[in-house]
Amino acid sequence: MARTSHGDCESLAGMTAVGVELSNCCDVTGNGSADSTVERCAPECLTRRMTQLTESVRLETDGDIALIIVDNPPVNALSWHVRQGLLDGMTTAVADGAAGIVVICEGRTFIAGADISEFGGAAQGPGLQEVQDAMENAPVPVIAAIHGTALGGGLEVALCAHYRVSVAGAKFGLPEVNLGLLPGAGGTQRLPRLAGVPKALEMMTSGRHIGTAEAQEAGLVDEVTDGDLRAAAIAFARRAVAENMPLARVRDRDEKVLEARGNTELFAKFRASIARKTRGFLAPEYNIQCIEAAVNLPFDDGLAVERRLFLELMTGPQSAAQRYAFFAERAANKIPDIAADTPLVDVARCGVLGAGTMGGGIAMNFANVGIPVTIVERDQASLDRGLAVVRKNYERSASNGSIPAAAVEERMALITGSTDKGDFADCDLVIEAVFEDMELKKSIFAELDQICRPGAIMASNTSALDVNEIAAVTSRPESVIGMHFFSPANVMKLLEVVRGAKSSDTTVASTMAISKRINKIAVLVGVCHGFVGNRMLFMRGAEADRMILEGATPAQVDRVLYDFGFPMGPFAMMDLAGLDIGWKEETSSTSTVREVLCENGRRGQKNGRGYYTYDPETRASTPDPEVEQLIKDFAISKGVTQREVSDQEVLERCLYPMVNEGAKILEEQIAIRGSDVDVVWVNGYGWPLYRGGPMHWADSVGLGEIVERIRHYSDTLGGSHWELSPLLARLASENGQLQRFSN
Ligand code: 3H9
Repeated sequence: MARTSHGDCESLAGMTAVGVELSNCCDVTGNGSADSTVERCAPECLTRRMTQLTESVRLETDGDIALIIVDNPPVNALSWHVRQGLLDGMTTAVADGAAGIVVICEGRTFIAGADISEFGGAAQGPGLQEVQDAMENAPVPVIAAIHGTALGGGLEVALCAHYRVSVAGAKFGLPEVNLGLLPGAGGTQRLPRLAGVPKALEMMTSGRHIGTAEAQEAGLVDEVTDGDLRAAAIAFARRAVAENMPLARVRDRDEKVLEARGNTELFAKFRASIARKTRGFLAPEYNIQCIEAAVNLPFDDGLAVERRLFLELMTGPQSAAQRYAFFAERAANKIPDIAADTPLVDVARCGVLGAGTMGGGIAMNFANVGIPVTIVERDQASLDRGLAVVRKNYERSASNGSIPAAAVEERMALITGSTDKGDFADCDLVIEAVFEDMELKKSIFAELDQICRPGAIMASNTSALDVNEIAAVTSRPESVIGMHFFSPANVMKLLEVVRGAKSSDTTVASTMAISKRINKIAVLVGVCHGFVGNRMLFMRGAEADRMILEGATPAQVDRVLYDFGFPMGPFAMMDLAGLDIGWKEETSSTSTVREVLCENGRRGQKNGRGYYTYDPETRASTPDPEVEQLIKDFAISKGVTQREVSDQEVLERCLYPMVNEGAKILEEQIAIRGSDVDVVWVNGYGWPLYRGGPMHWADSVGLGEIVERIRHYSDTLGGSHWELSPLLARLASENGQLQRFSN
């Protein structure tokens, strides 16, 4: 516990801490319990008194202002001892006669929300509402002093202060929806009262964090300071006392919710506007229902609706999956066998080889965070085309408001085009983004080996090829690694970082670090064909192809997966990508349905005809009887008898081979943890977040059930992808879980 620092005394009349007797000692005493860890001060030194209330909250005084200080790293989450400390702090400060109270945090942020790791465990300490009641009903002004992020329960606490002061760079949000939840501590009732219904709808269903200017405009913040937050909050509290400012309770403000009463169209329109994006998720709709309650019911009745819906979400499978995904994403960044103090390559300039869709998108990631990029193409025309696409992307972002207009030129200025690979000489990281052709990649890496400075990282954006084989052509395989970006590379969050057999710790750690810096969710994977994501996708694709021969239609397979929560099924996806990728008319041998379609002039969305037929104007897809006939004829030619395939069979045969392959990937140590596999699928392949990922989902179905069905399909259908993973069999027999498996 820290010692008191005694400032100039300005005695605070009547202030004694609960359970504390002040003595003439200026030393620290206490046995560690909440009530007795007490700083004993000389009575003449009451000005800067400090009382440690719980392990994470202390009370200080500055003259007649009490400061309740939360210090619960890393993000000051509302763990039970924080709630206890806040409550004790309020009680003590009021009992001691403080004229005003400031709630402030140490460390990098204001309270960032409830402690998610406590969810589902036994309740401990006071509830948040008790804390909030103590703040809102305090007889003296309570000021929340905000820096960093005031999120979720953190913002809900701040909304129970009478006033809010923040630093200029603070962020505010109710991101519970991203955890499959709604704000469960009055936020659904208070935010619309303060910020208005449209703003609350948007913030709560998107989970978006807003900056100070927007927060101030929305009425969330009363004062913004560029100076010292603590001093500003104390000054505000003193002013509130001196000017007898009202003890403003957000719950009492009805004008903004009354404005929306009876406006059913507002809600109907809003629901329609987010329908596509939130399909399958429960939480956005429940958030909206709470705001409707805020509009139509008295505050306490609205709170009761909030409580009921919060509990329903909290105990349901969607929130469990989304909370799991939150921690899985953070775990993926931890590499157990690499020391935290591993020296890192400082990436001050990045090189990208190839200005196609992929290369351009990759370059944008770096320019977006202020890192200069050298982008090299083989000829000026291709380079100009690539750079024009990058510029167009930025202009589109500026025109829809997602980046400031000035950012277009700023970011373009960071991108230097060249047709000379020699310009990579001053780059700290060079990413190759050319065609998936091993010989081409090998020749490029041999060349890069001659150009790149010693210690520079040389990365391949291959989506499936052997990184070791690529590394072997260089004199420094320790500097070679895979960085598998997903298309569009400037949008998709996932990055598979592929560790070669010889990639050094520095190369791996630096690549993970730079991935985070460019705002990607990186997952470290090992070398195998297709790594984690594509390898599992191949299994799903193989079985989907097989089922359409047996009698399922492409539309049925796609619908089953769409209903499961994927944005689209495998056949719609192939149409989108183009059926003729890698297909050549002269070598086509009518050996797959895909080849048959290409041979019949069906190239996918690009020519309006693929597995589906596409409306030239709306691009809407319709199943095509011609395709079904082509498939039937092909099945006959292969001796396959068609039959009716049930939706359940489609689902099992698409997803169980993926689960099986995921287990094999873990067995072979291609992925570090089961949860890493889930991070890949949720962030790179559209696996519905509310189902956690294939490993989490398999655990929820039951590994025993899945093993039994895999054995069944292995017996009836055969095929190497139905060979049961020994790890899966073992976990099923031991009641284990794939999502918790770790190498
Ligand atoms: C809620 O509030 C419900 C209420 O409405 C109702 C109550 C009744 N709890 O992300 P980072 C950990 S729901 C526990 O890498 P950054 C995280 O796991 C909550 N732990 O840092 C990681 O641990 P580790 C609503 C948490 O700087 C470490 O902190 N709030 C929590 O990139 C660093 O995290 C939210 O949803 C938590 N709430 O980003 C906010 N938050 O180092 C969730 C973080 O062991 N949090 N941790 O891996 C965030 O969005 C980001 O963490 C934040 C910092 C922006 C705060």
